Amino acid sequence: MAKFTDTITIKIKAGNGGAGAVSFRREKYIPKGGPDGGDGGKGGDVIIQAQQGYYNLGHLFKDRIYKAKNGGYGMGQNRHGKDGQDLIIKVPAGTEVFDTQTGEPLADLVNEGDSVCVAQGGIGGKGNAFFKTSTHQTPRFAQPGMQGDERTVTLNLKLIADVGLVGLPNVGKSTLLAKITNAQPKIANYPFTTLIPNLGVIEQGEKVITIADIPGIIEGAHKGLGLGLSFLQHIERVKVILFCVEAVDADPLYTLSLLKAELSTYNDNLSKRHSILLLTKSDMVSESILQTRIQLLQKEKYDCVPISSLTGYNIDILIEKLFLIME
Ligand SMILES: Nc1nc2c(ncn2[C@@H]2O[C@H](COP(=O)(O)OP(=O)(O)OP(=O)(O)O)[C@@H](O)[C@H]2O)c(=O)[nH]1
Ligand SMILES: [Mg+2]
Repeated sequence: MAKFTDTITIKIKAGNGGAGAVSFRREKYIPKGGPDGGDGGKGGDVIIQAQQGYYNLGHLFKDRIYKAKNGGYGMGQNRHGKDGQDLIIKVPAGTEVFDTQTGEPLADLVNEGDSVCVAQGGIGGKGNAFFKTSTHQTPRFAQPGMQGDERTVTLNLKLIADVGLVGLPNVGKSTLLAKITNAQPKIANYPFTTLIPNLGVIEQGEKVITIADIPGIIEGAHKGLGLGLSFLQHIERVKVILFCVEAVDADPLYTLSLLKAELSTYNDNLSKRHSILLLTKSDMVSESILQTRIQLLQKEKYDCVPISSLTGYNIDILIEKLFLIME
């Protein structure tokens, strides 16, 4: 499995400006031509940009210095040095950028195409032609280029999804994702099958809904039990949480309170987010048990939908509901 990285600190260095040139015109029959040293080129900037086709930060290297190109030297005959090429560091949409030293947020690249210049290239030095004045006809000096910015930045990915699946391990979250989206997550009958978030999309004509499936949560996850809670950052931006509780669960209210308590220790807003309660694997209980559970949950004002990814029961209804909420 490809490495999944959602936070990384990297060093960056913009290009230095090229030095200006010291040069004098040399033409036939003109023994002493004037100064014609051109300016140096600008150093390249370092830009971080959200681009399609990137799903996490695993392609970046922690200890590498990401450098843009230096500007070229100025040349004789008033030729300007070449500007150094910018370096574009590509990241997935949803990447936040921080200055590592100050902690200052520099950008939140929410949409593909969003970008931020995190280090400016140095400007090129002026060539000696620039310094010619009426009193100083033959300047024999030029400016060096300016140094490019250097800094350390921390990138933190918060996946962009409309809907997040939250539940205990092994309750059928990934199976549901596989059923309703294009994603092909690993599914197995044991807890903690999902170790990293999976993203899937449902398309209906022009409309698209993105769903994030995250690892299962257990009681005490906020203390690091199970896989902990750090991956909750990937559902921080969702509009709707689908709480998944197995229909065979004899105490769904307790399970829900446990899940919500864990969510609120991470971020109080998450436990208040619009939510739908899915009674998963409802093919595994009798109709009468299912009805008892639904009544209990509806009494507590839960928007409750019994589903089965195995038989397809209520899957269309769930999808319709999601598109309605997203409108
Ligand atoms: N009978 C039945 N079994 C299901 C249904 N949905 C999922 N399962 C089974 O339940 C088991 C767990 O499914 P997963 O989708 O891996 O569960 P998960 O919630 O993603 O689990 P973690 O990734 O460990 O948190 C698998 O053996 C699935 O085949 C269902 O609707 N009915
Ligand atoms: Mg899973």
